[in-house]
Amino acid sequence: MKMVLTILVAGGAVAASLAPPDAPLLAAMSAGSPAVSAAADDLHFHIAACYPHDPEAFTQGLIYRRGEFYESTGLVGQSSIRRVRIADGKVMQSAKVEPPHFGEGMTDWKSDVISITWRSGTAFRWDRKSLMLRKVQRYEGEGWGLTQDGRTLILSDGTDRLRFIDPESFAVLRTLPVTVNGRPLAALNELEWVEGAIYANVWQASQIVRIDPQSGKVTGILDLSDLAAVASRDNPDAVLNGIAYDAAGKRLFVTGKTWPLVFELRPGKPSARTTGCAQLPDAKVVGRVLPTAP
Ligand SMILES: [Ca+2]
Repeated sequence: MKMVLTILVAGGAVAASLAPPDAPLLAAMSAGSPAVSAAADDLHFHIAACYPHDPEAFTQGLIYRRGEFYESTGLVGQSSIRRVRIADGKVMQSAKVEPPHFGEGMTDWKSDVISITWRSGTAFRWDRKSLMLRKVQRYEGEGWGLTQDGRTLILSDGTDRLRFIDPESFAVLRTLPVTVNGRPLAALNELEWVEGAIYANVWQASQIVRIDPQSGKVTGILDLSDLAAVASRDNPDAVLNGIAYDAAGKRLFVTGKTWPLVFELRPGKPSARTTGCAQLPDAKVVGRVLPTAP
């Protein structure tokens, strides 16, 4: 399947076929690709705004709560949990995740923020208001991404399997294999629960996949190659990673590791001026969600 991104420039539409930059996802998609049908293309986003993002933040987890971001960062010695003002990216409050831990994804649960670690099997529960550490919990294997669906935590570990976890006991309630066009899709990373679906970053891919939480099938692929090309600045580690959703405002926020920007995406085609996006002069970018095989 060819990835297609529609770029609207000064009112005119230009469809551009992109060279495949992302081995894991595109390899998984290479067989059995259906024809792309405009009618089946059920989701569009456009860039509504860009906001500054700490270019030192090795983003591993991002959520939106009550007008602010909570973000987790990685790397041993640089891992943190932080509360971030959206407008200017200012870190309002932070807590260190001490070595030897390598911070990974995070989400909130009731009055807590829960963060996970890459290889130490350790989850930290922080009080959301004070960011004081409340509790340490254990889980098996690696931790990459974390979100919650209102009932359970959902954890990725770099494989094609998502684990649904009891938020209190951390017991694994079920495991969901994720497939795209019938093939396992590994390297699932940062997660976000969006309108009844799981959105996932795929490590080293510039596309976000939308996963059916019951079947595990990828039901759409949001191609953000254009944003990644602007924001990664030729740094191979600066991959798209970080999805937050404002359910009330229907705003999707995306960023990446050490990206200088957070992008606010809204559904539909652009209608108003994009603000704060000097790096994308005169361009409004629409990521198309491409349909996959049923
Ligand atoms: Ca998230």
